[in-house]
Amino acid sequence: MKKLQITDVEVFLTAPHLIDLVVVRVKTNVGGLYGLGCATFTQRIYAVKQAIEHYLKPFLIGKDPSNIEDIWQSANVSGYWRNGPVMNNALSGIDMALWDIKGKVAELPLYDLLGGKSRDGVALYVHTDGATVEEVEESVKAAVNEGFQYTRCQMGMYGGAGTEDTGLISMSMKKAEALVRKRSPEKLRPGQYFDPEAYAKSIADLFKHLRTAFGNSVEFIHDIHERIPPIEAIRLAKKLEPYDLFFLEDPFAPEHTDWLKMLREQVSTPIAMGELFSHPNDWKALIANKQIDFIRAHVSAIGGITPARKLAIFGELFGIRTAWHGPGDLSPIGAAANIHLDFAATNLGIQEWTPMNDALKTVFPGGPIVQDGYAYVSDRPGLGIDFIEEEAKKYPPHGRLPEWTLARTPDGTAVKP
Ligand code: GCO
Ligand code: MG
Repeated sequence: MKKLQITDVEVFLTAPHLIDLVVVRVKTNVGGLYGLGCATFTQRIYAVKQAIEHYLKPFLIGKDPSNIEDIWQSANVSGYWRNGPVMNNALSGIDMALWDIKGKVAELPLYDLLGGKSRDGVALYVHTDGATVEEVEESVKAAVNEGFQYTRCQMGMYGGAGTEDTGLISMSMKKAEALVRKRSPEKLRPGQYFDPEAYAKSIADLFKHLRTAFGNSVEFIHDIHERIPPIEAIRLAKKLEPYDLFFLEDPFAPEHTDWLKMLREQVSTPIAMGELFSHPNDWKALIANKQIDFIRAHVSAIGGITPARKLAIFGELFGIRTAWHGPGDLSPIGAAANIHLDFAATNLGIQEWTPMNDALKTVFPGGPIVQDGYAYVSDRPGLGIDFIEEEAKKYPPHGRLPEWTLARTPDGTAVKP
């Protein structure tokens, strides 16, 4: 094969399921040989697109796509300042595409380039939710009926619903009007309102109900989502101990991980953090000090497959497992990268999964297959997934911020979402 060169880098913004996605296609001087990557930072899609087109594309044209590590390291410091979510997502789009190209050249699926399969299938967890414990129970039943054995259980997403006497579920301001008892008389500030106290008081009852309903037949996950003060998260984690959660996620904001020491001294429930991590210093000490049990990184937010596989190996040394972020604001290309990483890693914990609608499957054919609560990837080379540009154009991005990112407490204070 002639010496490979990168000849073009294209960025596509598309929203087949109403969530803005960022897709990167790296083209080479060999006809038909290109790679695909996910650079989805859904709240900053235009910044990521500009970062790629104005900075990474000129940096890459003419380079040999085979030299993934050299490109990652040199691109990562090409702006001197580094490790932010915008440039990490931009770099991830390139990085995943280069691994995709390498697989196509080697005629091997990505998991084979990473050491082969460590398991037959990748176990998944899905989101379940409801405004009352009964609704959440029904939501879990539906997931179990589809074959899932692990479920994330929320009650009103990240704001408690609980019983009537604890008040509200997190919802847009207009709906919350009818439910929020503690809203200030001045109702001036738009946002998604929730009541931290009502939420914290409602969750132990939720898992008492769920454990009674399902016994140990289902593994439960809960995501505090950094929504309550650190000491309240410790209090809630202690209340949840009897219900044997598979893991409790984001008890603290990344700015408050110094509270993990106190939490670990009082609670043995496995802790998961990482979707908001973008800097290696976010996770190095947490793993070295064994303060978390599952690494929840959003692979594109840390820079792609190259850093993710290193992070997985680093976690393995300390008995810590992976649980890559897999929400709706991730493209099927990113979901495919997750599953390839999951197949190869010895220390896979669990994989978060968000079901895909038909539009996503049309725009991104060849993505992971889900069967009976497990995910599988094809043996097609590279990531094994494709991107149909003409189909993507049918779903232009909307560029709006997700409503939940403007979270407010009843007095109108804007808080970490
Ligand atoms: C999760 C995440 C999501 C986030 C969203 C962030 O655990 O999947 O917390 O629910 O809210 O994906 O972009
Ligand atoms: Mg989360």
